[in-house]
Amino acid sequence: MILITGAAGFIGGNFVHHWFERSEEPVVVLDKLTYAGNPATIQSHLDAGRCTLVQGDIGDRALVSRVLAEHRPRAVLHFAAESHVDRSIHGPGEFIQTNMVGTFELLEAVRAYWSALEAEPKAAFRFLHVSTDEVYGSLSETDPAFSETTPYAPNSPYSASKAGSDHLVRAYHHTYGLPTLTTNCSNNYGPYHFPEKLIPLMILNALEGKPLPVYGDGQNIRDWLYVRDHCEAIRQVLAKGRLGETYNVGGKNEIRNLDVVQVICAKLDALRPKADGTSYASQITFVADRPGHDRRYAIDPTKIEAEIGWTPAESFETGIDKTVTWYLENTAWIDSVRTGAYREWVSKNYSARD
Ligand code: NAD
Ligand code: TDX
Repeated sequence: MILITGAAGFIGGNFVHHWFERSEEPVVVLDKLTYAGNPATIQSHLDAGRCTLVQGDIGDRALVSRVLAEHRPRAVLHFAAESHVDRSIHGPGEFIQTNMVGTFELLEAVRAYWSALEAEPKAAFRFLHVSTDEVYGSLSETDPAFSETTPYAPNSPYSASKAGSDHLVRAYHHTYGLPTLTTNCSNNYGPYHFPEKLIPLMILNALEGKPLPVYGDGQNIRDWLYVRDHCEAIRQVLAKGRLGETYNVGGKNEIRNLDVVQVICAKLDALRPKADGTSYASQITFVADRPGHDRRYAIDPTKIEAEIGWTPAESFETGIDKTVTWYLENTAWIDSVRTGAYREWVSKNYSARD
């Protein structure tokens, strides 16, 4: 049994699919089901009975302790977070609460559970913390990519809150010996991505004839990682990672935002041509920049490649093809996220305290 926090969200949900394609080991999901959490993402596994969903807050130590005591996991994979940089700018409070205080409460519950385990399960136990390259701050175009020894320099309330959580995880290993692993990855993309983030927002706005809002000059660079490649990295770090270590995970796909949007428009032009014959690129609209907008992120994945033997399988070309196709074919999921109908479904099917 493994416990996964935040697996009704984008990466955690993909991880559950990835896991059950490779393992029969059951999963318990702890997720608050915020606006970003959608049980439909993992519904097939809930229906099959190999995955259990507990709706609750990682910051509720008593609840986390009960879930641990009941399900007795051999590992905790911690994905749950407030994850959207723009939202953190408008309202940082939730980010501090979930990403820092929530991670602290989760760590305290896990530490008590782990401390009381018998010798063998105690030695085998792992706490894997999923974090971001944004903790390292912003690169110029000529700086070397982020490595695990790059000093932390978070610039947004989101990245500062993730940096705080990384430091707590580090301290729990150093001080208490909790067997932790941390991964810091670059921008993910792929199926089940909530349409507030760049790639799904652009696909859906394009199809609806809406403006495609590019922040600033559109020259900011992100290092795109196909979500299933990230899931495989996490699976391998869980199995092979050295305790207390951090591993950077990147796709070696540095691309300017404007180029990302143009690639999406070209794919849609080919797959779903507009009736009037114009390109979706005509909907691109430059808008005011994000305050404190980091210019460039790039990951040096040498350590995970050398130590763990992981490399990404997808290029941006193949990954974006899969992603655009998925959004064209999965309108029911998109509607469920956008209309809020899944919220009603949630209140009918899950009680707040299981
Ligand atoms: P997401 O926003 O899609 O999903 C987050 C999930 O966490 C949701 O299901 C939500 O309901 C749940 N959640 C939020 N607050 C909670 C709380 N207090 N208690 C329990 N559950 C809660 O996020 P994502 O994109 O899947 O990101 C997952 C993790 O990966 C995060 O820790 C994020 O910082 C990290 N990360 C994401 C990216 C990316 O590109 N998406 C890149 C690097 C790192
Ligand atoms: O409408 C938009 N227009 C635009 O130009 C949006 C939503 C974004 N952008 C830009 C801002 C960024 O430079 O696109 C880039 C990507 O933006 P997001 O999708 O919001 O991602 P980012 O801010 O880079 O953060 C993401 O990657 C790191 C995740 O949301 C984080 O959770 C993760 O840690």
